[in-house]
Amino acid sequence: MTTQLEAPRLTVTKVGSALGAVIGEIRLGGDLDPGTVATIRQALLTHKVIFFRDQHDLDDAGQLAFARLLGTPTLAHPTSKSLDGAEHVLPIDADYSKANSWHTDVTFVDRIPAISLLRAVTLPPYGGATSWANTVTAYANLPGALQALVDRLWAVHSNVYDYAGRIDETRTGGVDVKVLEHREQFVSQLFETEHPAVRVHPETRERALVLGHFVRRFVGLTQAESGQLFQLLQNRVTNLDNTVRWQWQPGDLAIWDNRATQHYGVADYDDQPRRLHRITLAGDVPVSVDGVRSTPRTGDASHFSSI
Ligand SMILES: O=C(O)CCC(=O)C(=O)O
Ligand SMILES: [Fe+2]
Repeated sequence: MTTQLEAPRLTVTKVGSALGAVIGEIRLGGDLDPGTVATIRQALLTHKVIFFRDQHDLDDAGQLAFARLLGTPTLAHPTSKSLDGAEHVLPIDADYSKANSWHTDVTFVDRIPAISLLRAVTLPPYGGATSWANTVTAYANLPGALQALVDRLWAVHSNVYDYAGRIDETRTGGVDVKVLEHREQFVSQLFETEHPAVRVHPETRERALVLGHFVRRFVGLTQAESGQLFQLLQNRVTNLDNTVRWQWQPGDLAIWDNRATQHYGVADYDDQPRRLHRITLAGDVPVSVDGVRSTPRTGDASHFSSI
C-alpha cells in the first residue's frame, strides 16, 4: 500500500503489518520545507520506524541538520564517546560493540530520547540487518488482566545490565581490548532510573510497554520473579509477528520513535566491518497511565539531554 501525501511526490509505503514504512521521492537535508517535515513526523508517529533509501549525499553534517528539523539533538551518549569533533554523533561500530539484544535506546536515564536516526556508513557484504518491534501493539494485544498488572508495574533500568556472556569470553581471552575499553566507558558512570512498565506516549497518547535489556528488575519483585515476568512481557514485544527487519543498503537512513519501539542489531556478519552513525533527539520523561513521572535513582543525565 502506497499513499500519496500532500507534500509533492513524497510516498509512504508500509513494509509490514506491525510497523515500518519506506518514504520515497525525497532527498533529506536541513533545507526541507515545514510541510514535508510535518509529513515525515506524522509518518514516524504512525509507522514507528521509517526508512529512506539512496541518501548517498547525506554526511554527518547533513544528518544532523535534518535531525534538527525533527527535534533537539542530545549529546551522542550519556557515557560513551561521540565521534571526534561531532558531539551529537554516536558511531555504532562492530569493532567496539554489537547491539544484538532487544532494547529501547538509553532507558537507563529519566529523559529517554524520543527519536533515533541511524545512517549506514560501512556495511558488511552479508548480514547485519536491524529489527524493530512495536511496543504499542505489544501492550494493546495483552489480555485485560495483564494490562491491569503492567499498568501499575514499575521497573528499575540501569546501564550496568547483563553481559555475563561477554565476561566469560574475556576469561578465555576471546574479547578484543577495544571491546573491553568501550564496555568500561559505557559503565564509567552508574545510571539507574525507575520507569513505569507502561508509558503514555506524549504525542499519540498511545500506551507503550517500556522494557528492553536495560531493565534490571521490577519494583517489589525478587530478581527471579522479575526475570520470569520480564520474559513473559518481552516475548510479547519481540514476537516475530510484531517486528520488522531491515536489510541495510548504502545510502539508507532509518528513523524510529524510541517511545514506541525496541530494536536489535542482528550480529550475523562474522568479523567484517560494520558501522552506522546515530543521532538521538531529546525526549520527555515518561509518564505512567496514572500520571506519575519516571524518577532517577542514581546519576544525573542533564548534561546528556534537555527536557
Ligand atoms: O547495530 C544496529 O543495527 C542497531 C544499533 C543500535 O542499537 C542503535 O543504533 O541504537
Ligand atoms: Fe539502540
